[in-house]
Amino acid sequence: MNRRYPPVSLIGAPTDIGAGDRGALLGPDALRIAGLGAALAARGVDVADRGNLTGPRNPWQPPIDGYRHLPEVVAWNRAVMEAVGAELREGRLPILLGGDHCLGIGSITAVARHCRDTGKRLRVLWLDAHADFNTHDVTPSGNIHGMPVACLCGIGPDALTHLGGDAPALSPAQVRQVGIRSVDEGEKRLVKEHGLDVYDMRYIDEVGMKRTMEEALAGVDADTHLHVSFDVDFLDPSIAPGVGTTVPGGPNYREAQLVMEMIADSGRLGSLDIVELNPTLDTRNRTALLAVDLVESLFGKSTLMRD
Ligand code: EXY
Ligand code: MN
Ligand code: MN
Ligand code: MN
Repeated sequence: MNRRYPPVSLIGAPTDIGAGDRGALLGPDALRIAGLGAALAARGVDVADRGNLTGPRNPWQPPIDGYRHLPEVVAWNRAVMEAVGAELREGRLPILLGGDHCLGIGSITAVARHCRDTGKRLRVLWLDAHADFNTHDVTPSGNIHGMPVACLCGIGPDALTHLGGDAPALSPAQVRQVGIRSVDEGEKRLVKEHGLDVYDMRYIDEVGMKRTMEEALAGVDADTHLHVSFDVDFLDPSIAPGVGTTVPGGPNYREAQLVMEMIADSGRLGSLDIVELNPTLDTRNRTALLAVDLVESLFGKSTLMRD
């Protein structure tokens, strides 16, 4: 048994309801087929697969008032919030298998509530090519997977900002975004206005991933619950093609490993989302296999003998 990690629960949310491409609904099974559960078990982690949540099908409609599929997005996020909350209450570490990134609203709303109930400080590491800080009046697409950070910070439709009752679930000061390289014009203004802490690729190029992660993890201590929201489009598309919203110029394999290893070293990982994986755009499930490899590092597997 791995004493460094609480027991883990895998929660599948097979939907692409907030995305601009179909296919992320196959993410949970792609991760299972890539061996996620077995890889964690091999690290000595006690892992239970809770199976897949259910929710509305994707009606594939155009946006209404700047939102695509808002009622369906709310339904999926409510299911995610309840499932993630239940695992946290049992002292388990939930891993949400998305599904697209709109599901981060439900997942992190549950985590934020758990932290309020237990008196823990919350730090959210948002690993992504995108800031996901759009609103209905600046979004270029209406796709809600481009809006979860704004919704969590209280900017968005009531049904999503108040998913857990109180709003906002998060303050921007609790969030660190790493890997960002695609932010829309109106979104940029909002990110600045709300003072989001963004470590974009330019910054990572200049100071390196080690210092970036030291800064992103600064202040994380024994009283901190660390939530990692891992959008696989964070990774450079040359190593992770299985995602609908690839953006060139992302972290390479070693940089991504270092990110996960440094998070593991913090010892404070409390919950995780793995989102946006789209195996229909992939070859031989390569991106899911890479995600599993990275999750192993997140759970303490090191290339050197540091255990
Ligand atoms: N910023 C673009 C939009 O809002 O449509 C693209 C968002 C992609 C979001 C991906 C999953 O992180
Ligand atoms: Mn906890
Ligand atoms: Mn995202
Ligand atoms: Mn993204």
